[in-house]
Amino acid sequence: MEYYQLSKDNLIEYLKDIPKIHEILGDFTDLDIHEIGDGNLNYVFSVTKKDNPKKSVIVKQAVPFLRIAGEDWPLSEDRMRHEINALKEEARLCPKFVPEIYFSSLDMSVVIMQNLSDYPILRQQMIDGKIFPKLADDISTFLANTLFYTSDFALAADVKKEAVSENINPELCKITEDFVLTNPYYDQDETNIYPEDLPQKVMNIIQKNPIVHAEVAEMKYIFMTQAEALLHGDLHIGSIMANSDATYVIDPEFSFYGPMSYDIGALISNFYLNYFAQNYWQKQRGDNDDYQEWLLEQINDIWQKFSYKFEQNWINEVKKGNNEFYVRPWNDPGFALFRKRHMQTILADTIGFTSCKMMRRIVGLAKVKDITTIADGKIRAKVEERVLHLATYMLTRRHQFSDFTQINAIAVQLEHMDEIKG
Ligand code: SR1
Ligand code: MG
Repeated sequence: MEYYQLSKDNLIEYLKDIPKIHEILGDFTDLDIHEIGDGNLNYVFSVTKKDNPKKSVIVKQAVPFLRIAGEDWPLSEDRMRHEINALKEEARLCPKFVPEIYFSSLDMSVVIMQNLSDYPILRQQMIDGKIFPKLADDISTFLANTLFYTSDFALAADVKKEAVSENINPELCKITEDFVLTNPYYDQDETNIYPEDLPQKVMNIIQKNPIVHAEVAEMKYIFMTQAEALLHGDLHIGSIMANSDATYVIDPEFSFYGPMSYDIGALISNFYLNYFAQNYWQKQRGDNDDYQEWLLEQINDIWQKFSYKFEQNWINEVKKGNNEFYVRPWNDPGFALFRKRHMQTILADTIGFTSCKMMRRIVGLAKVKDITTIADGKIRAKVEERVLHLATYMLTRRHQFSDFTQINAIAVQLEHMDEIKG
């Protein structure tokens, strides 16, 4: 079938030819169709039977341009191939955490999947101050399993190399290389969008600071060269759907073989961004709750739980005795030492990527609504300034920490400072 762009008007005609969708929706009468995607790249529709909300599917299509930048910015639909591959691989490694795929088509760059309408996108729920008791446990399992079992520590060397080559995703990697790891730190870049009330002297802490530039260059080099594991590639809180019972991870179109720390950092950065915006949202709600404390606890928990589960996976794999990467016994002291060193490197790089993902959301093209929907420009600018200070603090010391406790303490200090000295 030749590619064409789906819309509310032609969607039913397209779905009618797919037997699996017949099974789920029954006949094609009395359907509610909504365009629900507020993403930066694609179009997403929900199709639901009016008299039975359980009969429902999500249709996602990649279009041949970068939606946030407009139709003049070409981007091939090949990203859908990566999304489908990654969803399948994630479903193999942790089926509890990914939507079921009903149908996919590379010709049309379409995936049709389970409608997770009982599990709203995390971002708005976190802006609203909702607590998720299972989130840290679920997401750390997702990270520990997807990152460990696609790495050289679990796969035979030839299988791993084959997997790297099948998952080369240059176009979407280039988006990250540019929009996360280059443009925000360069004051002449035309894609940057500068917050109106944020003074230039504050932007200078990331745009005129050679130490920051050197550290960001180091993170960019790690991103471009370390083909460690199959990443989700864009694990922010708009890529997670959850309620208090369960957690799902969606949208892995940026997936490729890259540094494990990039996924963990992407996630943690969103907790700090929400943390600094939360004071405003708490006042809007008239709450005086402990949500900010909960956010910082989650950061520590995600890291601790991830590193524990990752190491357990590793020990179990070596215990099986057929591990190609580590051939000595699992209780060999060299193994413990190597693990310790390796986890320390993942932590330092996670902190580096957490920082870059915070800075890009302030100065770069794609922002987060936790901050952009703060109606008072002066309050928003204060939040943005705090984000940039914490980000540069952690980036420039990223090898010095043994967990996130000290960084969290600095976040609390910044939050309680009226005037921040540069
Ligand atoms: C600049 S393209 C917009 C951003 O949207 C995606 O979610 C990625 O984070 C990408 O960088
Ligand atoms: Mg996305």
